[in-house]
Amino acid sequence: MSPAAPARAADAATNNLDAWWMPFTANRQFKARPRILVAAKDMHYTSADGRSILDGTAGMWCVNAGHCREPIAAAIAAQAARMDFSPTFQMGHPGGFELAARLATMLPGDLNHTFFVNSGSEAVDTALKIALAYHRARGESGRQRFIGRERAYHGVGFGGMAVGGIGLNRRQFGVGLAGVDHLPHTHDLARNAFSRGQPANGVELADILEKLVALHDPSTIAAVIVEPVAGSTGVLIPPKGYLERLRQICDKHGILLIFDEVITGFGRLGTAFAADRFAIQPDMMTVAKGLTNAAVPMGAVFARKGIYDALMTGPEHMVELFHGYTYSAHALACAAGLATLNLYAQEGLFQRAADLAPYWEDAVHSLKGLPNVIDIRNLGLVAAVELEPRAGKPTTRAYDVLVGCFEAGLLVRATGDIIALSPPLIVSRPQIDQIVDILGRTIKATA
Ligand code: PXG
Repeated sequence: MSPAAPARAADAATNNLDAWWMPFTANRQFKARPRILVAAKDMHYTSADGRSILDGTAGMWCVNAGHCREPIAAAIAAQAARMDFSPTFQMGHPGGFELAARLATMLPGDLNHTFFVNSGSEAVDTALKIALAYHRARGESGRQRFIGRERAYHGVGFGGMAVGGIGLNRRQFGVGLAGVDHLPHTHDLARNAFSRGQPANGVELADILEKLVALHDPSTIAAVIVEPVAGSTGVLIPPKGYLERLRQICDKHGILLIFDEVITGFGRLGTAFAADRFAIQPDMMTVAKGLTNAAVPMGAVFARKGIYDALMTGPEHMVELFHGYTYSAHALACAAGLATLNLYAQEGLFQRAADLAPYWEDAVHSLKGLPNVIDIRNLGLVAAVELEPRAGKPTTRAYDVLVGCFEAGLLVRATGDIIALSPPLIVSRPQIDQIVDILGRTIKATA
């Protein structure tokens, strides 16, 4: 590198797309034909060329109350003016306590202690560390293995990458965490294509956990982590009875069950959490995204009372968990989180999602029969349309549909050859019709 950059015109230095190394993006492809968003309100983005884009994905599964909601923006602004930052190691501030206490009232069972982080990835790595520390505190320090699942996405930290089940997310990054095994994924088009809600077939896939337990010995296994509904890899909905069976097997062997609810949390399935929807009590839960309506980055781990209590031992002057981030419980994020939870409650948005779900289901399943559509699936206010991959060119068909939808004024997500849909929970019926109409026309127009 040259020691000092020569003086350049400001425009030349800043008015280009080159310097930002964009995440999970084909940088060269994108920069050749960029899609730039410059504003957002409620259900719509505005693109740089001034078009209104209907948000079919709540940003990236996170803006559950819709964009730029005034109470959230006002709460952030007020907090920024009152106290921008407060240390949270050996210091506290009201927002952190208030948000954690508020969450405890919403969470199922005794899942009532919150450890704040800044993203879903940090939440997952934190939950895995808490699992290890918990077993160690109870004298079971041999429990160090984790069981994840194929096609799982648990973020991009070394822990989340290890328990995740996406080859492409792992292969550039070495050997990763040792002692991790994976359950098979539950996606089974041969038996379950075009299911509405939870598919009928596949509960027996949970029994493979018994085999992994026998292989590794239960005394070596700390936790099983699953997304109740896998989001990123294309909306994989758990077969009937599957999550219940995982819970039973974990209980039988003293293994913690962690639900990664980064996507399913905060109303996506028509209940506060997937744990409520499926009536299953996980031992820990990881969340992010909808916690603050994505207005300020924040994630969290929720732990059951027994986990917290097991670590509140030893000399009282000692730190119980040697873990945390500068921005854990950031004051702006706490303000955004409290305003977001108020908005969810005032507008009844989780119930609204439940009420809209049958309409949503009928609307998305109306795309059955369109060219290349090999599956449609849905639960709550989430759905996926799976397309037949082009021979020798996997992922290109869904990508073309994404681009086509964007040009027609609709934001969707493409993952593999799957189009994923997860609109903000404020979506109206006419907007659902519009999502399905634009997507259907685009699929028809995409060879
Ligand atoms: N767990 C789950 C279940 C997730 O979905 C993470 C952890 C990681 O969260 P952070 O905040 O570190 O990104 C996620 C993130 C998509 C998409 O379109 C999904 C995610 C992120 C970006 C895009 O599928 N999920």
